[in-house]
Amino acid sequence: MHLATLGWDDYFSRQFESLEGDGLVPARIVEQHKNGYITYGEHGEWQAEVTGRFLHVLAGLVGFPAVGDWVGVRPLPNEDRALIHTLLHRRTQFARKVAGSAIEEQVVASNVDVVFLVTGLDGNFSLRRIERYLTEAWSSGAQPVVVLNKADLCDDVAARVKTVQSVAPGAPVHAVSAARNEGVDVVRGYLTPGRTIAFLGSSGVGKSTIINRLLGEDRQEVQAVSNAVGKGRHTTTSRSLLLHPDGGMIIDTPGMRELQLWASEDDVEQSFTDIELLADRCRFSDCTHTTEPGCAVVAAVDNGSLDEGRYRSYTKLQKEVQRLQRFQELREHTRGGGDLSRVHGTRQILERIREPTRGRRDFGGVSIVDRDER
Ligand SMILES: Nc1nc2c(ncn2[C@@H]2O[C@H](COP(=O)(O)OP(=O)(O)OP(=O)(O)O)[C@@H](O)[C@H]2O)c(=O)[nH]1
Ligand SMILES: [Mg+2]
Ligand SMILES: [Zn+2]
Repeated sequence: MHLATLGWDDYFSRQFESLEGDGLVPARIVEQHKNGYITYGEHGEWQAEVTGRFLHVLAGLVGFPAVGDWVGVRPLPNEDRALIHTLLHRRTQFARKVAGSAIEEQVVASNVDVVFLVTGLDGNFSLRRIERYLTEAWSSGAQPVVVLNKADLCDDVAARVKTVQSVAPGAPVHAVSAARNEGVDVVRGYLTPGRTIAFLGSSGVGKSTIINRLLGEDRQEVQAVSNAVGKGRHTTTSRSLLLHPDGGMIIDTPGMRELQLWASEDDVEQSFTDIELLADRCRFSDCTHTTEPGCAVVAAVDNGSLDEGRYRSYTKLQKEVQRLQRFQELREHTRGGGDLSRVHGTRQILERIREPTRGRRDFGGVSIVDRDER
């Protein structure tokens, strides 16, 4: 298999130049399990795991290879196994804060070119969730595309598309029905040789069904949404990267129960450019758009030109990323041996900050395989 088929290009080969001398070969992570990985390389498939040394120098969960990553491996002689020695810099990474209260970044999929945020046009539909996913997607560096699946269950698809477009500046919005195989060609249009697309969204929205349509075969298991889904059953249980026979790669992921942001204020701004545009007209340049006089954002909510739900969503996501940023700054501060006793309001925060544990596969209860995937 040609590496280019797997998405290998100058960005990665430049990083690899210094590693070739060590007898390492490049491979791409196509599956991640509790105890290891499956990788593809020029010479085929390997079961792979990270070396003890890799674990030792690891700085946090984010440093673990994720599906989509390029790694340097050393194949074991006469076996279909290999050891992962190094992780190449990611071009893009879709991350989130791990579920629960720990402050750790977890990579869901990496080196993705286009990230499809899938929502069902049924009871699952939520504009607020779409805004949240879009913020994380802008943070990833990949191009976000919103997919409204199950169009067959919706009476006014055009109206829904229009509403979603109003909360998704910069991201194309497509309505499809994977069940009826309608609209899927538009999604297929994004899949070109060497490119990687990924599907993200809650459980049961039809990610795997769409992927099966793209592949033209029932590769991924699909299951009716049942009441059990709410209790944590997921049909797709691990992330995997699939090669399309005509070129291009597709990453399927298990539905996410919660997407806690790992993003910055800039990412929220990119996802709310309409509000940022209004904010240019606020009286104060550091306006928080809450209680200040002369706030153009609040004025727009009052006169009905800005939807209040969207405004609330904006302030909520801003607060979330600001808190995250504060956590990160405090962690840096403690690393530097700084005294935190005088920093206001740090007690509870400190209890939740954990130095990423080195040399361990679990990070104080946070496993490299997240809850959704067990
Ligand atoms: N009515 C309708 N049902 C669909 C459509 N696409 C998928 N479904 C159904 O939705 C259910 C869930 O589909 P999956 O593809 O398993 O959903 P998923 O997003 O992969 O779910 P997880 O793997 O749990 O994250 C299945 O019963 C599908 O048949 C659609 O376009 N219309
Ligand atoms: Mg699935
Ligand atoms: Zn303002």
